[in-house]
Amino acid sequence: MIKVITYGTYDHLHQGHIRLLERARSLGDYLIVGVTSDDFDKQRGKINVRQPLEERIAAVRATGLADKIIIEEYEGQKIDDVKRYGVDIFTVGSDWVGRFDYLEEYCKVVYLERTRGISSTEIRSTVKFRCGLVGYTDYINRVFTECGLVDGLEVVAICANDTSLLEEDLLDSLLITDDFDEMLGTVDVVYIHSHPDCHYDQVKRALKAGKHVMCEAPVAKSASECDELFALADERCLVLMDSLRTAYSTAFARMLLLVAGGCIGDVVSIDATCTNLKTNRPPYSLSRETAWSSMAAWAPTALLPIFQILGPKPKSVAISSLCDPKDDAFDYFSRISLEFPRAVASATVGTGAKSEGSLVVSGTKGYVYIPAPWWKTDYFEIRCEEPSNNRRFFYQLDGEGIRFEWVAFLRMIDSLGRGSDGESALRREGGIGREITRAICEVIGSFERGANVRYLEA
Ligand code: C2G
Repeated sequence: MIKVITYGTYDHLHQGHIRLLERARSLGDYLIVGVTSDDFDKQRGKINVRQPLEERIAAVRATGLADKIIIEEYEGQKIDDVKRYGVDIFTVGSDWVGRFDYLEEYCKVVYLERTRGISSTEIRSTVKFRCGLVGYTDYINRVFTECGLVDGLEVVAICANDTSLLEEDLLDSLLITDDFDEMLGTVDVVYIHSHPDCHYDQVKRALKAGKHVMCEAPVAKSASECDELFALADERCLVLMDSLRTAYSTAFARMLLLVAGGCIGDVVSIDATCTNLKTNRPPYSLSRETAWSSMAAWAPTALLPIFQILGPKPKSVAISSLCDPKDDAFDYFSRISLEFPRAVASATVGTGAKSEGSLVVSGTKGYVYIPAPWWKTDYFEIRCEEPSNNRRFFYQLDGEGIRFEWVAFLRMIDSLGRGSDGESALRREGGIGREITRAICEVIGSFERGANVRYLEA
């Protein structure tokens, strides 16, 4: 029996894939098909895969061409598989010619002519969402670059009151306007990274205009406003996604799973610190009006792991703030202390002071340590009493996670289009749960209302 093996992502399985599988099968008597895992595709730079692994496997199985289906999960696995399954022939499309010659040491290598005129990328790009970016900071430049890597997305407009921080190539190629409604009229989806004071109103207007929205946290300034916006999104079958790129870092997501699985025992304390002096000064902010206070700029990020690990319902929240004497809603350094039934937590945030931006999750068997800047990490450690038991984890993170949150956003829109509801689309894409978004809005709102806030003498 001649065993043949081939591999692929098979996103939106099409005629090119099927022809490849048919010819692969005709090379022998038994065909093994390796389907790439979501993680492995991310690692090898295929960030735009829309279908989850189980759907892609089902599509390959439905062709009836594979005698066995395996999952390709790591670099180098092909050698393991060829040896493990006693494969006689490895084959793949001619777009890979030469790339797998090293396998000739283990089996015959055959490159089959790739079918012209069809690809998953083209299929993904048939639906192009026109996107409007709302914001004035240099972060918008990074978002624009990342959007360019995402299939099915085209940035067509920027809405900003001041464009002096935006790069030339944006200004030359897009509609630039300070009229939010004019921008809405030209797009299908909106990304809001304006001053947090504007988020609630802009999200509401965008949803009422029938646009899917991704908004930088905090989405709103109270739990009730947050509920209202999610209800509006559900009513109109639109996605409203809380945008904190940290949630789309694989390292961060895996850390949460390990903690939830008890790797450090019961969590007794979480300490998250986020500071960044530039947030408060040019080029990030142009004036007091455009500067983001510490709570607005960093509290959502610092609170994310706390609420995701300890739950969104703290028993108490107390905020100590060093504020600008002229404006007590503008804190330049704050500490949020939270108590939960069996744990404490602190979120230390500052746009007017600098500290070590680490995250420490303390448990009864050990602790998690993520070094600065933990909020865009590709690395974390689990540290134990016995150092020889320490473990280190690395997961590549390209583009700080921004491109992955956009892919998740488009996948959520796909899910809604296929009849899913907003909440389950969010859960499936590993997005930030609505109850977490709500809890973050409540803390920010209570700060701005002066509830549970102690203003230290500046
Ligand atoms: N293919 C083809 N014609 C097309 C598109 C794809 O023959 N129009 C072939 C590819 O050459 C590949 C297989 O179909 O052999 C699966 O293609 P993809 O799903 O794009 O996967 P790819 O990233 O090419 O996977 O390690 C090898 C890679 O995993 C191959």
